[in-house]
This record gives sequence, C-alpha cells and structure tokens, in this order.
Amino acid sequence: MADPGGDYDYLLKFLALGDSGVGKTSILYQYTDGSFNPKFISTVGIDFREKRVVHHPLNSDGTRSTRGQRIHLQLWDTAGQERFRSLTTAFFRDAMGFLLVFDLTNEQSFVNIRNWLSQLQTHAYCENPDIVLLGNKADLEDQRMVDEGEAKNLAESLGLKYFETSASTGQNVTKSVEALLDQVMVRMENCVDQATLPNNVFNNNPNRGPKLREVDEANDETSSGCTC
Ligand SMILES: Nc1nc2c(ncn2[C@@H]2O[C@H](COP(=O)(O)OP(=O)(O)OP(=O)(O)O)[C@@H](O)[C@H]2O)c(=O)[nH]1
Ligand SMILES: [Mg+2]
Repeated sequence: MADPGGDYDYLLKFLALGDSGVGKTSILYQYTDGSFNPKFISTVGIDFREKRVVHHPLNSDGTRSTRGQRIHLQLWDTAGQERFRSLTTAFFRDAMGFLLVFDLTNEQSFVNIRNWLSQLQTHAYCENPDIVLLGNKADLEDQRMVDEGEAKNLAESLGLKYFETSASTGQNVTKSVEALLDQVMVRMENCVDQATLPNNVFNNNPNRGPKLREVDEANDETSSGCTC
C-alpha cells in the first residue's frame, strides 16, 4: 500500500479477523464513520479503512501525557469465509495489531478463536503480537450464547484484553481500538530493535520522525480519549 502522505509520526496497520458474520466490517465502519448497516454484505477477500488519530501515551501513574503522537491508522478488514483464507493470512504479517472478533450470539465463532490464534502465530510478524479479543453484538442480549465470564476467562488465560462490543450501538468500539493502540505504542517505545517490527511503521521523513510532539488537537480530524 502506498504511503498515504500528510503529516503523521507513525503509520500503523491493524487487522480485524474472525469468522464470517461476526461483525468485523461493521466494527471498523462504526469506528471510522460512526454508522452501522444492518444488511450483511460479506467481505470479498480484503478491504481497508483509514483514520487519523492523536495518541497520548499513558504515564506510569495512569494519566495521559499531554504530548501527542500523530498516527495514521490503516485498518485491514479480512473476509472470514474459509475460501479466502490463503489470501487473508498473507496480510497478517504486515499488521502491527489485531482485533480478534467473535459473535456473542454464535458459540461456534467463540470456539474458533483458538484456531484464529494459531493462524496468527503462524502468519503474524512475531509469535506474540498485540491482540484484543472482542465479543461483538452485545446489543443482542436476548440472543447471547457466550457467557461474559467464559469469554473473560479465555481472554485471561491467553493474556488478552477483552471487550464486549456492539457495532450497532457503538459500545466499546473506540475503546477497544484505543486499547490496542496503547499496547502497540508501548511495544514500539520499548522496541530496541525496530527491524523486528513490520515494515513502514515509522514515517521516514526526517522532519516528522516518530518523536513525541505537541499536537494542536483543535486542528486534528479525530481526537479524543487515548486519544483517538
Ligand atoms: N445487532 C447487531 N448486528 C451486528 C453487529 N455487528 C454486525 N452485525 C450484523 O451482522 C452481520 C454481519 O456483519 P459484518 O460486519 O458484515 O460481518 P463480517 O465479520 O465482516 O463478515 P465477513 O465479511 O463475511 O467476514 C451484518 O448483518 C451486520 O449488520 C452488532 O454489533 N449488533
Ligand atoms: Mg466483512
């Protein structure tokens, strides 16, 4: 993918994966556009959406730094259907963080989380990439098939953060992407050997390197919480 241009410090690629129909496209659409389409149009192969955010790193006392990092987020949306598997897994290796999604109303999609994780271990840029686990369609409480405690236990046993989301109401959608961004940025700050990260993470322009800088948020497109 070509350099999107413009002024940013980091270009980060996140990728959504999980069974067909769990709501990957809907979550990304809700995150970038703030809207929801109840019609199911299954993704063919791969797609992506983009968003500019300003990230304020977490301080050791839990507060946020006033200094902001300008991030260009590319959100890759993979098809969950089996027939696209070899195509979609080829994109795993360029992603820095993963939104692993199951459907709270579909038990099999929860069971399949372990399969998706093993696909990730095989194809991602490293064996333990940053991942957040999302139980989606939380608005359909009367159709719930996966218990919150069960999902939390799985997430805990795998060392993953867990969020119950709704692409329909927007519940926890931004929060979960922000949580992934926090994890990825901590990894980037701690990464001594940047050669182990996927390509093109840092903006190569020496005048807009990956330094912390003051950002005029009033002039930024999408600024909030982490703040995305
Ligand atoms: N009620 C409700 N419906 C949702 C939610 N998220 C997605 N849906 C619906 O579920 C269906 C599938 O959503 P998609 O986002 O297309 O699923 P997907 O994971 O991208 O599926 P593939 O592209 O086939 O892998 C659509 O009809 C959506 O409108 C949600 O949080 N709540
Ligand atoms: Mg889709």
